[in-house]
Amino acid sequence: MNSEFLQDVLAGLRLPQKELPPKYFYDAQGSKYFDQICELEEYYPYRTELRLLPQVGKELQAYFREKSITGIQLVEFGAGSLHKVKPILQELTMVKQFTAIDISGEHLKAASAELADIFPDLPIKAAQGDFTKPMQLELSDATPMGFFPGSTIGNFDPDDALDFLRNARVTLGSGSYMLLGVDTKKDQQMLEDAYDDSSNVTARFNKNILTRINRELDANFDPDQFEHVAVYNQQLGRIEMHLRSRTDQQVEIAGESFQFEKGETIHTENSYKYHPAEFEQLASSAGWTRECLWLAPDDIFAVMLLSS
Ligand code: AVJ
Repeated sequence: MNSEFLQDVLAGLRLPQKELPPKYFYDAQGSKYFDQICELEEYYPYRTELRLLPQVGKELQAYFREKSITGIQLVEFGAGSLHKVKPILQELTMVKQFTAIDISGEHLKAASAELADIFPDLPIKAAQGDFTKPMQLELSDATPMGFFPGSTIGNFDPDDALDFLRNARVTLGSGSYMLLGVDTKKDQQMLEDAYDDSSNVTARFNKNILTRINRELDANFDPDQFEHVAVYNQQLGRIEMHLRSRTDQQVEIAGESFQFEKGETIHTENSYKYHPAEFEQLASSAGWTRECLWLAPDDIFAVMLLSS
């Protein structure tokens, strides 16, 4: 049995406000649901960022040429399906090497193989590890540029986002760059619709974590007895996802009992939203300077280039 998963689940559910870490959404089924989320009309972040990236790649090529930089070593943090790096590699032809860092090895291997078919001359490395910590990478003499798309940084509390940005600076070294996708603060309805879609795909994604706990940790959740909730917390600038108990109930996990009152929730995810200036402030506290900013129409998504 996966004991780190078990310990995280037990610790989270013993808290007065029960919670589960969002990284456990992504088993095989959860990853499929996430791909479906990315196809939803309501879920604007995925396609909005993807549409920005060809222009970002073009302008990066000009930007680095201007700085007499001739080679880039691209390092993607938490690389999943590697869809986002393709438009960058297409345009930023000075990339000499691509390294993808991810915890789960298997998915990454398949994705790297697919990327190798499209870019046969590009050396591709898959590094397995926890990208939230400083890491030892094999750095070449090309200029390192980190890549963290999708507003995945929004899953971190601001303190953890700061740590991540500091650690990434250590991992990439001095003279490095970082290209980040950040979802912006916007109309509350648009935000909530993106996380509570009319086809209930996000609801299935959220409840799947209970199914996974049942299967992997010997538990007896009835996912139908929980309701998907997504609300924008204006005060904290974040979308919160919860699973709300429909009744008073008790659940057994690896021999331990957990009580749920009707209406009580398990907090499963935060997705922080930043005004571009707010994010620049955070990045600068971590030692990064904002060099470029690309905004999608109506400022609904931002891509930023930082330098260390
Ligand atoms: C993968 C963390 C960027 O926060 O928008 C999508 C995850 N959760 N719908 C996000 C997610 C519900 C997504 N990130």
